[in-house]
Amino acid sequence: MPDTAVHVGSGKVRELYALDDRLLLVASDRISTFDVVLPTEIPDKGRVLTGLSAFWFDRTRELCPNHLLAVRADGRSLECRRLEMLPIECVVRGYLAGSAWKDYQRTGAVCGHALPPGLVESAPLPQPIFTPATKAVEGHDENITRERAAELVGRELLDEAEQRSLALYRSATEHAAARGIVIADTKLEFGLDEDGRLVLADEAFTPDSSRFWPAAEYRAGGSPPSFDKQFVRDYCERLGWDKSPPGPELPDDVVAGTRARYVEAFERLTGIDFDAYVADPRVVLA
Ligand code: PZK
Repeated sequence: MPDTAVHVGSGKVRELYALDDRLLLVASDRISTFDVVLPTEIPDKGRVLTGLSAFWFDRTRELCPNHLLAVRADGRSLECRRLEMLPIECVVRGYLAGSAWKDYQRTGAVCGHALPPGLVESAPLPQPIFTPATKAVEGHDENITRERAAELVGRELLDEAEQRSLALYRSATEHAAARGIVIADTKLEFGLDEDGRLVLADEAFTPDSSRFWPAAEYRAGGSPPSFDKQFVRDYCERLGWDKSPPGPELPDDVVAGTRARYVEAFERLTGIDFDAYVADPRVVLA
C-alpha cells in the first residue's frame, strides 16, 4: 500500500510531502529564470535533476552522510530522512560569479574572504571558498559572514558544515571537470539527524542548485553561458521582457533545446543513458 503523502511545502519548482517519518521531495518540470517561474514546462527537467541529485548522493556518501533513502519509480521523487534543517545555506564558490562578483567589486572581499586584487568576472578563485547565506523566505538569500553564521548554528557545527561542503565541492567539481562541465558554485543544505549528526539534505550539484558552465566555452572576463538555461535567457533577452512576472511562454524550439541541455548534463555527469534512467531510475545508484 502506498503511504499517504501530505503536502508540507512548496519551492519555486519543487514540492515537499510528509510520509510518516520520511519526506518525499518531488521535482516538477517547471523552470525559473531571472527569479520568475515561466508558464511553459521543460519535459523531464524534474527527472534530470532528481537523477543527478541521487547520483551525487550515492557517490559522495563517504564524504558526508545524506538524507537519501530511495528513488521512486517515477524518476522525479526522492524519499528522504526527515532532519532538523540548519537555518543557513552552505555555498561554495570556485569562481567569481553572481553575488560574489558584486561583493568583490564593492569591497574586494566575499563573506569575509579577502581576495587578490584585479580578478575579473568569472575568474577562478585561488581556492574554493565557503560563503554561507541566510535563507530568505521571499526574495534573495543574503550572504553573511562566518561570524554571523556561527551565531546562527554554533561554531562547531559551522566548522563541520564548512569542511564537509568544501570536500563535497572538490569531489564534484573534479568529476564534472573531467566531463566538460565547470561547477562554478553550489548551494548545499544540511540538517541534523536524531543522533545530532550533520547530514547533507535537499538537492545536490544539480543545475538548479549550482552554476554549470560548459568547459569548452568558459573564459574569465564576462559571464559564461549557463549550461542549461542559456537558450531560455537568450530568448527572454530577444523578447525584451522586463523580467517582472508573469514570464513569457517559451516556443517549442527553445523548450526542445533546453530539454536537450538538461539531458546532456545528466548523461555527461552520470555516464548513464537518460532513457535507461527513465526505464529504471535505480540505475543511478551504484
Ligand atoms: C526540508 N526544505 C526545502 C525543498 C520544498 C522545500 N531532509 C529534510 N528534512 C526536513 N526538512 C527538509 C528536508 C530536506 N530536503 C527541505 N524544507 C524542508 C524544500 C523542496 C521543496 F517545498
